[in-house]
Amino acid sequence: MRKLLVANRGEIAIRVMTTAKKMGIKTVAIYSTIDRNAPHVKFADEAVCIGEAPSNQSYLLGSKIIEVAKQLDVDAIHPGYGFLSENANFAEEVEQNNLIFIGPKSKAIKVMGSKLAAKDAVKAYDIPMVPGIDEAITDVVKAKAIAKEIGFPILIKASAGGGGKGMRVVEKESDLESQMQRAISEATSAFGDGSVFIEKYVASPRHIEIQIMADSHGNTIHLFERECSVQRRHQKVVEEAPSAVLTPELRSKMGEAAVKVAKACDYLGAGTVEFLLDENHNFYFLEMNTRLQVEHPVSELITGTDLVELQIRVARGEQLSIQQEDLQINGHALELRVYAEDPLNDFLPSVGHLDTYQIPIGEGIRVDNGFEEGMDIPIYYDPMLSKLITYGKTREEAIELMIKAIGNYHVKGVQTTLPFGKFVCEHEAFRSGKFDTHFVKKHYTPEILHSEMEEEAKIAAMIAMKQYLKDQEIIRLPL
Ligand code: MV4
Repeated sequence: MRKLLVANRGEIAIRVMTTAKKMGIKTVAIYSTIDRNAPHVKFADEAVCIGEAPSNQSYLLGSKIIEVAKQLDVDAIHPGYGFLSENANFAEEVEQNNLIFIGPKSKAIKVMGSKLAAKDAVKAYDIPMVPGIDEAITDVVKAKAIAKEIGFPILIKASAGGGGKGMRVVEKESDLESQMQRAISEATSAFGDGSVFIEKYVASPRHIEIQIMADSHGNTIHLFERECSVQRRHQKVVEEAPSAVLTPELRSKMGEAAVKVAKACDYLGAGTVEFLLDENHNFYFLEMNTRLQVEHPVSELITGTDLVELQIRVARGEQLSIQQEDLQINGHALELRVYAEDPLNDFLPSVGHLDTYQIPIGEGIRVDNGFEEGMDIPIYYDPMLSKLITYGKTREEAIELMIKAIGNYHVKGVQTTLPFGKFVCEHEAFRSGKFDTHFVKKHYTPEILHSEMEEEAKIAAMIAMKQYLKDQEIIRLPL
């Protein structure tokens, strides 16, 4: 592999190209007109404009991207996350054009893209799943019978769903019919597929996911868990590895289950198997994400691996150089997604101009960043500016370092989720590890953050005033 095209933008494009460069592989960036001066374009050895700002006229144009790759004599395409990364047709078209797709085969993407197909694929592998059904349901009478059997509350889910779309909690039988109709119509309009199914509703779960890596020689390993329970409206905000609550025994069990899920779909490359963990520490397979995830750095830090390097190596046919027994957890890592969103105003995108943009540096701090001072944040894409990642010997150390790093991250011109990250890191429920997926809903109000920020602004003003008076004194003293 001599040349790699990254079909993405922002921090992940730079993240992938950094490893490619380290491995002596030439890099090609693609970009839309609005991204012509973006950092990922400057970072690449070559860059090609592929269209206008809206993603469906640029970063989502699979055939055009493949055409560019062929023209530039590219060997492989890395899709990053989002955009074309979980598009089975794109993966197939890449391979049909004799290029390497850095990811699993299109068949695995397709199976895992459907929750029902995924359940069906793993059925024979003895993997714990939430009580429920594994086929699409449209008949309300049948649905009522199943719900009674499972016991309320139940959850209606869309098979093609993601990010909680088409999901509905049903507390009692009399609500079932209307909620089912809503779920079906929501799924139909969002995914063009109205298939829904029913599961027992796990009321207060934690979101634990296992990183796996598979080569084309039958070897699959897991790189332990990440916990992503701190999220709002299905958008993750803080992630960490390891989880504060897994015992070594549970960790091995979940890791083994994740490896079985990967084997069930003949997986290749980096993937993530999502589980719910209930209050009694029972775990249930939810779904598999067939891409390199946003939060992969926390796994890299605690295992000392470079997941992009492993992805590239297995994609070019090498055997995994690491065996399960070689892996162990060292230290603790935290990641905060720094979004250009206003935590005081319902997290609305706060796009604009980055008047000041200074990222923290120091031991134990990693910032996977896609922006620089003076840039405008385009409205067309995800408003994530960077990922602020800290690493310490213990969880407490990583948390303290995160709070410090947030203080040394200076952004002016737009609102960001940095103060929200500080709120999480200082919260007793987070620090004690006693939290679940309802953390944000349960503990966060803009008012708390507002008063905290006011308090800090007051202290800053007082320090500035003190300094001013001191300076005045110095000037006056000689007189
Ligand atoms: C669940 C659940 C409770 N019970 N399934 C949310 C998105 C999709 N990936 C699956 N999700 C859930 N499935 C059962 N049977 C609760 C959620 C859920 C959730 C899961 C992970 C992280 C955050 C979440 C927030 C709300 C609901």
